[in-house]
Amino acid sequence: MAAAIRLSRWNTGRTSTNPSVGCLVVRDGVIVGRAVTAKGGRPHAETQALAEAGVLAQGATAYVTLEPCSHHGHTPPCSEALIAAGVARVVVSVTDPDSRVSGRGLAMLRDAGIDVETGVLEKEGRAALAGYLMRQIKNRPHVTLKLAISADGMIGRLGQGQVAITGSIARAQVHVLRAETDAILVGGNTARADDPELTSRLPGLEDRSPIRIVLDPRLELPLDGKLVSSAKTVPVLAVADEEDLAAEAVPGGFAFRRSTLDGAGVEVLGCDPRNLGSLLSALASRGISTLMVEGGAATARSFLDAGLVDRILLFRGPGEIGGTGIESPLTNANIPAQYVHVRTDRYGEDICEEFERGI
Ligand code: AOF
Ligand code: ZN
Repeated sequence: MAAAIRLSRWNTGRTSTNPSVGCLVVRDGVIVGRAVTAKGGRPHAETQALAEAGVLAQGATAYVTLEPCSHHGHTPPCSEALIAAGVARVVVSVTDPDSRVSGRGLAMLRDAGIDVETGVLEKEGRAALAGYLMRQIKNRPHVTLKLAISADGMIGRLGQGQVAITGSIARAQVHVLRAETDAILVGGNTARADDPELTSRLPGLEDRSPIRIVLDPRLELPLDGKLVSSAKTVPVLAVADEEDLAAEAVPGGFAFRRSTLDGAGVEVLGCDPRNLGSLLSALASRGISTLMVEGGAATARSFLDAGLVDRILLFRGPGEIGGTGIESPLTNANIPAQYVHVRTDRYGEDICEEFERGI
């Protein structure tokens, strides 16, 4: 199951709104079929792994990270395919909360005389499926707050755009995180001060950039900035105040800025940027299952205050910023009690501490 979960991560961020599921078909201790949900969400993992196994699937064990589906959706049910292939045993990590499945897949397999075990490595399985589960159960994306802080607890320097806090290895890891997430969000101040691009730029991961979202109540995103300039290649969503959006067209005013941004390929979403709960459900309706919040301080604080952060990644660099620094809303010392420390990773001189709370 651990191998199936690792395999499932291959397409994390590429299968929305479907989860990225891993499946291994094992016969006499040998893996005879392996697959992950295809890019775009279909075909599902099981049918591909069974196709690879062919006749060797007879009497084999299938390890699947999510309960095999039981519904006729875009594809026929995977449970039927497992039964038809003559699999003897199915081992599942997480049951599927999708109301079309939720236990029916397991029941179909058991009714056909297949030995079924569930809940195997469930904690790890749920972590790999966190975005899918959150969207299904709470109708919002799973939210990761990522902050890079200096040794003296600062996230940047006032009036100075981007400041290097972590080194190149940690920054490469951030690009991996971006590739895995459906969307990335920053506040309007950060978009203006830092002029970030927010894409995934590691070799081999360039086609896996997330949708970029900016909280931009007054539509003040600079037209010559990196976000707007690249909006026709990687989508940008500007979240503007709904009331202002409805206001009448004034030359040079809000409606004008909206149409200029439209022309540059930036989509404007009318939604109160201060009501983060309603914003997140709007994003979930668009199929966004995972969201990474990359700052700045005020945006991070508002997500924390609204109780909308599921996972915290605190990258810490060795240098100090000093008196002109912008204080981080979070340091190791004030992580709220509901988050548990799950791991520490080292990236060169930098450290990343991960904290999470249960779904
Ligand atoms: C599986 N194996 O690899 C995945 C599953 O729209 P459809 O027909 O593709 O169905 C989407 C649902 O299928 C999704 O909500 C979830 O319940 C399940 N995803 N199931 O057996 C897979 N990706
Ligand atoms: Zn399926």
